[in-house]
Amino acid sequence: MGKRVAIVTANRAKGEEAKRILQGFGIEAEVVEMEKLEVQSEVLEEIALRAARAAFEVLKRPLVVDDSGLFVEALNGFPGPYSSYVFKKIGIRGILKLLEGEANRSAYFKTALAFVSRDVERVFVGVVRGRIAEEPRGSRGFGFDPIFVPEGEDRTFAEMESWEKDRISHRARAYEAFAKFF
Ligand code: ITT
Repeated sequence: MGKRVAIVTANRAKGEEAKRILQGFGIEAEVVEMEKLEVQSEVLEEIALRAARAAFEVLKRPLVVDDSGLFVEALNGFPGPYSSYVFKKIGIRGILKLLEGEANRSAYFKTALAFVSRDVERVFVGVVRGRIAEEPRGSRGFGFDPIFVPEGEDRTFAEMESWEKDRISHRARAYEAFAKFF
């Protein structure tokens, strides 16, 4: 029988994406929709691990929590660990506005994926580099996908098929490292 793991998140689109990625690695996962503990920290790894520990106290079974962020070079890494809040407050339009007239569009997505079980704690990291598009394009994915163009591509994540995003994304890379360990 295969091992099972719970994916804890309040973001359904993110949970479904994570579940699909894990299925690709032959791991059955269940998405548990639950508010994460929001730790004030600038370090994604710490945010993810502390949220995973808190979720384990409640669920008491093996689980993962992924904390991700978009880091824009011209904004000194903003919104980074505050991506969720910034997305809700100013969204894609707000980020594009901050970058108006800015030639340096470099950015990266990073995921810190924390696994917690009764006797093991691990954090896995995944990064994808790219740039911020001049305007939003595409309707797939979620969050900042319509303005993120991964390296070596002309399309945004939101213009790609889900399996294409899953081949190269920050989240897929972090889950791939997790899958090897698990
Ligand atoms: P949980 O904390 O409940 O899991 P969340 O939406 O807050 O859900 P994160 O903190 O990991 O998730 O992500 C912060 C924000 O970064 C998220 O709301 C999106 O706007 C954005 N984001 C994260 N991963 C993304 C991705 O793959 N594509 C586009 N935007 C993403």
